[in-house]
Parts: sequence; C-alpha cells; structure tokens
Amino acid sequence: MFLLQALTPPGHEVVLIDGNAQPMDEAAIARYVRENKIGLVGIGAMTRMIAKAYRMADAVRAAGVPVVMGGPHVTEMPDEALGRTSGKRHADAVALGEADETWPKIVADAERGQLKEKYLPVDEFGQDRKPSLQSYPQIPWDKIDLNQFNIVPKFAAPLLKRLGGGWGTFRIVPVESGRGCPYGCEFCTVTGFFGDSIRFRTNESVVDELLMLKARAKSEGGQIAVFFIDDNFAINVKRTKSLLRDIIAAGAQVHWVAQISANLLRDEELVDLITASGGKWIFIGMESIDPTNLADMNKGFNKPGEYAAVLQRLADRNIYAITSFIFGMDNDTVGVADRTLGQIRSWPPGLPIFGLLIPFPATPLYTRLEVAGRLTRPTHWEDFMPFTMAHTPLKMTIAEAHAEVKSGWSQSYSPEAISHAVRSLAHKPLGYRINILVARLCFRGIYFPQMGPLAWARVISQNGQTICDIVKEGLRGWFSGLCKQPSRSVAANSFGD
Ligand code: B12
Ligand code: SF4
Repeated sequence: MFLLQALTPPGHEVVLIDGNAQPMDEAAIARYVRENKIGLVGIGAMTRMIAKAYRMADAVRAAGVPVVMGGPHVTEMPDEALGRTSGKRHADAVALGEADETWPKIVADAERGQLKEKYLPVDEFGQDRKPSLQSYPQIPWDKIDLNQFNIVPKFAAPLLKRLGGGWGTFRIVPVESGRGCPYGCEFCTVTGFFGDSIRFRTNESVVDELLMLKARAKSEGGQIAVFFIDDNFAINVKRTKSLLRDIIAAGAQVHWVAQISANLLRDEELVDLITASGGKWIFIGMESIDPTNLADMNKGFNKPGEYAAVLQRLADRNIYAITSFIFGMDNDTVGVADRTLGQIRSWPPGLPIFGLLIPFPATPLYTRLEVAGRLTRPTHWEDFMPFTMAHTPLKMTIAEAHAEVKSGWSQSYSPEAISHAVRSLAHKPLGYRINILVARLCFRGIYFPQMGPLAWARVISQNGQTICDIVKEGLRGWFSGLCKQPSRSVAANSFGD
C-alpha cells in the first residue's frame, strides 16, 4: 500500500490503514470514512483475510463510499468481489494483477465518478503488460509512521528501552527489490500472479531506500531491519550479487531477512555477500524432506539431501534460517512431523515453521484437487480457519494432518527445544543466543496465540530457566566489562557483531 500511495496522482490525500496492525470493525471503518470525508476506499487482501475484507467493503459501501478491491485474491476470483457468483457484491471495481499502472487511472476515474468494473494491466492492444520496476517511485520512509512495523510488545518496551541499544522498538520494514518467480510450485500463486517475467528495481533505488531507513534509525534511535519481500530474492544470482555489492559499497547495510530457495544458496560467494550486506535470517521454503512430495508439487529443485549443507553454510556465517514445512502432502503419512523433526534436530538451530497444504484459488493445486473431487471446503476462504485443511490428503486423514502440524509446533517450541536451540550456540557470542531465544519466543506465537501481557507472562515463566541463564551471563559480561574499562560503554548491537 505504500507503493500505491506513492503512485497516486498529485492532489489527493491518501490515508493508509493496515488491518493487521490497526484492526477495525465494520462500525469503526464506516464511522472513519464518514468522519474523514473519504472519497474512495481501496482494499487489498490475501485469500485468508478476504472474508473480513468483504465485510469491511460492505460497511464502507453502505456508508455511501465506493470501494475498489485489488491484490491476489480478487485477481484470482474477480467475479466473487463483483457479486457475479452466488454471493452479494462487495466492490464497485476490481483491479486485477499488478496495479502500478492502473491505480492512477482508477483514481482519475473515481474522481470523475466514472469507475469501471474491472481494471486490467494491459497495453493499448489489450495484451497483458507487467509493469517495469525500473522507474520505481521513492517510498517516503522518512515520513511514514513506522510504529505499525514495531514487533516489540507495548508492555515490554519500557524495560527493553532501559537496556540501551535502541531495543525499545524493533521495526521490520518491507522493501521490494524485484518481482516474479518462474519456478511454478503447484501450491503457489506467485508464478500465476506476477508471471514468470522477473523484474528488478535499479540497484540505486533500492540502495537509496535503505540509506533513508538507516538515516531514520540513526536520527530517531530504535532498531530497524528490512524484510526484502521479493518472492525469491536470489532468483537471478548475478543481479542479487550486484545489488548486495552496491549496498556494501554505499554503506547502506541494515539487518535484513529475505526469502531464498535452498538451491540458490549453494553459491558461497552469494552467501558471503549476504553476510557482508547485513543478511541475518533467510526464509527457505523447504516444504518437505520427502523427494516424492517435492516432485508432486513441481518443487523437485529442492534437494533434501543438501538442506544440511546449505544451513551449515549459513550458520558458519552466523546467518540462520526460517525453515518452512508443509504437511498434508499426498505422500505424507502419520509420523511426518517426527521424521521431519529428526532431520531438523541434526541441523544448526533455526526457526522451523509448519503449515498445511492449502489449495489457493487459481493455483494448479486447486485445479488438480477440484478435478479429482477432493476439495472438502471448495470456498474455504468464506469461513477462514487457521491451520485447517480444505481437502483430504491421500495417505492420512485431515485430523491426522492437523495433529502432525500441532506436533511439529509443540515439539519445536517447547521450553526444552528452545533451551536446546540456545545452548547449541554456546560457543557463539551472547548476542546470537539472545537473538535465537527472542525469535523462537516470537515465532511460537504463529501457532500458539500469545497476544497480551498475560500470555507473554506465561511464555516467559515457562522459559524462565533459559531466560535466567541468558540474563545472568549478560550481567556477568556487563560487570566484567565495567571492571576492565575505565569509562563505561554500552553494547549497541546485540546481534553479536
Ligand atoms: C511480504 C509477504 C508476507 C508478509 C507480510 C509482511 C508485510 N508487512 O508486508 C508475511 C510474512 C507476514 C506474510 C504472511 C503470509 N503470507 Co504472504 N506474502 C508476502 C509477499 C512475499 C509479498 C507481498 C507484497 O508486498 N508484494 C509486493 C506488492 C507490490 O504486491 P501486492 O501486494 O500483490 O500488490 C500489488 C497488486 O496485488 C495490487 N494490489 C494489492 N492490493 C491492492 C489494493 C488495491 C485497492 C488495488 C487497486 C491494487 C492492489 O497492486 C499492487 C502493486 O502492483 C507475497 C508474495 C508476493 N510477491 O506478492 C506473499 C503472499 C501475499 N503471501 C501469501 C500467503 C499465503 C501468506 C500466509 C497465509 C502464509 C501462511 N501460510 O501463513 C501468511 C498470512 C499472513 C496473515 N497476516 O494472515 C500468498 C497469498 C496467496 C493468496 N492468494 O492469498 C502470497 C501471494 C505468496 C504465495 N506464495 O502465494 N506474507
Ligand atoms: S519458489 Fe517460492 S515463490 Fe517461487 S513458485 Fe515456488 S513457492 Fe512460489
């Protein structure tokens, strides 16, 4: 939404509300648009939050304000938003696909009161046109409210602030450097949505954005890290290396996280550049340790045999991985969680996450399961339930698949597992252990809801021993530093460097 805001023609004021960071109900959004005299509301949503997005759209339209919807779900199901399937109409207009070039037209049409129903990213001959990212607008990170990206819970902020190093806030800001992934994994919407044409911003514009964020972190205090949201950040290794070299040359390093497939991390030079440019965590879609499953999903380029070496290559440079697995694939049987965890335990510590195979509309997976009559909830998004399958796996029941995911999370995020992960980094500086401890405690919340101070207090008490050990070690180091140094200095960076 920051991008669309930057692409809005001059003369309009754009207000951004992220429903994840600033939740509102139907009454509140209707009141908001009325009180602020909003002329047009744009709503984007993924499949999993589309039911809520439709409810909000209905409330806005009932308040008399036109709604245009965009993003992956309505691109895949435009007639649903326009009320041409069985349900009611939720949007006056839909923007299909990438809206970089259509958004300014939508705003102009809305201003004239002449919204069309569908906006497609096409050229003058009606041919599909993917926006080039070469003339990417400047996202005004010097002005945007960064609080929405702060992951430090409010109740913990005062204490963390006192520790120094700017840890009272930790904001993870999304930055796009390129779009597209040609790999076409069966369950993924990316290849269908962005197409297999890979496009990049110029190195200069990405570097400028990082410099702006770095300057903001310096002037305001507080920690800022960047999440490169590209589907596959190293899809063109040569280009990624050139970007990382330019980041290093410009002194634009910030701590960053990105999604990269395991096969692209074979390149030692790439991993060296990731390290030198500030890369700290890499999200890897491992999906399965079973080559048959991977072949079924058109993801045979993932080689389970090389996972350990890839993770070790990263860990040797103090980079750790968010390893993502999907259970409920056609060759999965009961015990898949234990088998996967057996492998995970033999790897350097990281952040394993477990999901279920979910057929998103317009994916090859959805079509295959639909044709085979295996969808149990064909419009699962109408009644979204987290960690709940919408089709029957072949070699186990739905309930068994749910139990496997639960087992994966319970075993990986138990106090014992967290303590083990922290202790396995005993040979590294304390910062790395704090990093893995905090990250594990936060990631635990993806499956086990831990909103609010009470839930956090429970998590902290369950992991009390590990936290105590870390605090004691920190205090020991701090006191011995005080004794050795005549003047007092505060460690500014607890990531270990
Ligand atoms: C970043 C990201 C996340 C981040 C979000 C963090 C953040 N602060 O932004 C995190 C890690 C939290 C995340 C989580 C999930 N994600 Co995600 N994520 C992405 C990712 C990689 C980038 C999104 C992005 O910003 N893209 C760049 C912008 C420019 O593209 P865009 O958002 O599509 O917007 C363009 C158009 O769609 C359109 N548009 C969008 N909105 C609107 C609105 C209007 C009004 C208009 C006119 C146009 C318009 O215009 C934009 C410019 O062209 C995408 C993949 C991708 N490359 O898009 C997946 C993706 C969106 N995620 C996906 C999924 C499935 C998830 C999860 C459900 C995964 C899971 N199993 O848990 C979770 C759910 C999170 C939740 N809150 O419920 C799927 C969604 C598929 C679908 N049909 O819904 C995607 C497409 C990836 C995929 N493999 O298929 N995700
Ligand atoms: S590698 Fe990742 S982004 Fe590319 S198609 Fe496969 S799952 Fe989607």
